[in-house]
Amino acid sequence: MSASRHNSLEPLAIANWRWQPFLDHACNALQAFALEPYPIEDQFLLQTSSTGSKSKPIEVTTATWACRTPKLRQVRAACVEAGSAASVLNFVINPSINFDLPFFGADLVTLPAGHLLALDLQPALKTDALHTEAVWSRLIPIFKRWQERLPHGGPIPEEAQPYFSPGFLWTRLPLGDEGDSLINQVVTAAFNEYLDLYLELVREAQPVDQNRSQTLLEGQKRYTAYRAEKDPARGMLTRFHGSEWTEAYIHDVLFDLERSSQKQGPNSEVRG
Ligand code: DBV
Repeated sequence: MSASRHNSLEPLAIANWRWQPFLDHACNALQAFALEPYPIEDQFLLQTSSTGSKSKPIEVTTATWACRTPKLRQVRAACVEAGSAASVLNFVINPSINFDLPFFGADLVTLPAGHLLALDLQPALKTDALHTEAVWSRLIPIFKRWQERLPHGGPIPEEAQPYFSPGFLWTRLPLGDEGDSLINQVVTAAFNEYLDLYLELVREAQPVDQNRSQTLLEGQKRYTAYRAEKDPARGMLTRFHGSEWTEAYIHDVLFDLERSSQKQGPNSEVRG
């Protein structure tokens, strides 16, 4: 990878990074849309450091690929490569509030203890039938087909329930051949199908009225605030890059809805 990145749309390639094919697939699938760069400071586009012991340091790379389109407020991939310590692709699509769309969320995490894999089209308004039914009826058949081939990942906190759909695919896999083959044969296909469905929903989406946009904004803010507050990567990122960098990355880049709507002023989110 080049020593620096100055534009969120520059192709991102990290040597020996397990999740590279997933990011490549997503970037390719998005090329069908009119992509614009998403403004992100250089220090978050690419950051390096080292972890591990003094005698056995491990190089860490954290990089961000991002874009936006008229229908998608922010598409961003947080990519972490730290050799045997961690390998992560956290990929979230934040739709514009002018369209009744869920979030796309993928958390593909490899740690020394194993892989932890999450995929979902997450609702901004979980109890609103208009927001969920048309999505869930198409998502659930895909979910069932792949989840039955994977062990369930175990309980998730009660307080997280409002943010997941019934199509939440969630598994923990062992490192080694068994995990690798399930990733290749099942997780890859599931990721591609979740993303294909999401992009189809985006293509079909029609603008909503201002009242609806405000309701969607409130739901999106609840979701984003929850994700920022509970980010499971906070500990790892803080170890790698320090607390100041990590808090700014979480609030100004990864889950930036609150701060981006403050910056743009009170009415900007509801523009067409
Ligand atoms: N998770 C993020 C971001 C990450 C990231 C931005 C930049 O939201 C990585 C990186 N997730 C990450 C790491 C861990 C998890 C765990 C490093 C392991 C933490 C650890 O064990 O130390 C899904 N991710 C998890 C867990 C869940 C999710 C349920 C387990 C939490 C726990 O054990 O405490 N993240 C969660 C989720 C989505 C998501 C449902 C959306 C699909 O992105």
